[in-house]
Amino acid sequence: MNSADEVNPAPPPDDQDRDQDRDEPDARGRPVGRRVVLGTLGLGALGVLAAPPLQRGLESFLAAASDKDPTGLTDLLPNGGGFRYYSVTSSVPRKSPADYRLTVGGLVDRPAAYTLADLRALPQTRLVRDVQCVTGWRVPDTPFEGVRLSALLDAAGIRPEAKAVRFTCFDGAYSESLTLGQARRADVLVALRMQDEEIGHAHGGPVRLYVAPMYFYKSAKWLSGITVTDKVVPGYWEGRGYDIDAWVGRSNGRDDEPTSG
Ligand SMILES: Nc1nc2c(c(=O)[nH]1)N[C@H]1C(S)=C(S)[C@@H](COP(=O)(O)O)O[C@H]1N2
Ligand SMILES: [Mo]
Repeated sequence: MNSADEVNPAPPPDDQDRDQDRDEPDARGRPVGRRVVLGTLGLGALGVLAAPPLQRGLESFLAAASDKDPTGLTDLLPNGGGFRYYSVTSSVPRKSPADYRLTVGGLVDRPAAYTLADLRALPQTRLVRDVQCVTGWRVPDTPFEGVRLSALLDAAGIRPEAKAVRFTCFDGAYSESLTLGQARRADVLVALRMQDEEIGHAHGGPVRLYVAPMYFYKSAKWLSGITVTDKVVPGYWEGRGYDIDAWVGRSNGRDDEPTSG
């Protein structure tokens, strides 16, 4: 049922008897057994663990635990500041500042491979917007900081036949896409910081995409590749029924307040 799916929080009570008929980035259709196993974990104690001073420790625990937990039991654990931990793979390799690379290629004149230090040396943009997941949760006023995607595209030299950008991730599974016009927006970042800290492993560090005006599934974690293409290649969730143009409030049948003009 949910083998390769995201690690999610416990389903709402009315969800436990629903069947999952397609993969999707939410908690619907959990096996009933999940609920029973969860009961034995003792959620009261986890609430204490989640107290703000311990939040950073909890996040690293979460990341480590979920790396070792293909059953997805860690989806019961609360995550930092209203965010929920998502990964479509049961484990994700860690990249140190020394071995991280971001490649830019495809329909460009000057392919490139950036180290973390290279990215840090470029002009940084900080944006503070709400984050909205397509499953309903929203986190207000979250700072993201990094290099404008448009700057990396300009540096690479986009060829005339180019129409879109594809993003790949070092989890080996996730992908995303934007049209060239969307990719060039000033509120789309290759983010190095989130919540005014370096992006931790659980949130897709050291580098994730941040597409401020779109549902959070566009913000690919563990970003490793940017490929300029001649057409939009639907991303991981988009191949599973979610909208390719994922504007907050104007897609996926939802009417959330927009997150970025
Ligand atoms: N590589 C990768 N990126 C991803 C995902 C994922 O599973 N893998 N999930 C997406 C979804 S649906 C959401 S809501 C956000 C969650 O980010 P967070 O784990 O930092 O809260 O990441 C997005 N980017
Ligand atoms: Mo999401």
